[in-house]
Amino acid sequence: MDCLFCKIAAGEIPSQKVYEDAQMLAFRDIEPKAPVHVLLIPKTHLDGVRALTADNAAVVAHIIAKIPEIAASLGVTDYRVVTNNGAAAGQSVQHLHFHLLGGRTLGEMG
Ligand code: DGP
Repeated sequence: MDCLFCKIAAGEIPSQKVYEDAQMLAFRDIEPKAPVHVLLIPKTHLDGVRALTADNAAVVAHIIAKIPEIAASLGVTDYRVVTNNGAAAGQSVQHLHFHLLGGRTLGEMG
């Protein structure tokens, strides 16, 4: 499958990794919208939230449970976690990812 984030997860495309384990990778967004802006992805391919089911969602619990540790390692205590789902919502990469944003005051979501 020709998926950018699968290639990043496989190490075929370089990224600035901030956390990695068997199930997930966290790396810095190439177009940061805040001083801290990392993307949290499952290593296995899922198109997005729309692809989640009871059978494949355990990795999401794993990713979410790691956020406090990852945020602390990046020096932020206040942060936002966002996932865009579908083009009209701003999803440009069709591999499930959570944006972790912090390091500045974040305004209301539009
Ligand atoms: P979204 O628009 O929600 O699908 O978020 C995709 C994010 O991925 C966007 O903020 C920019 C980022 N991005 C796109 N290509 C690359 C890349 O090659 N490397 C990294 N690190 N980030 C990328």
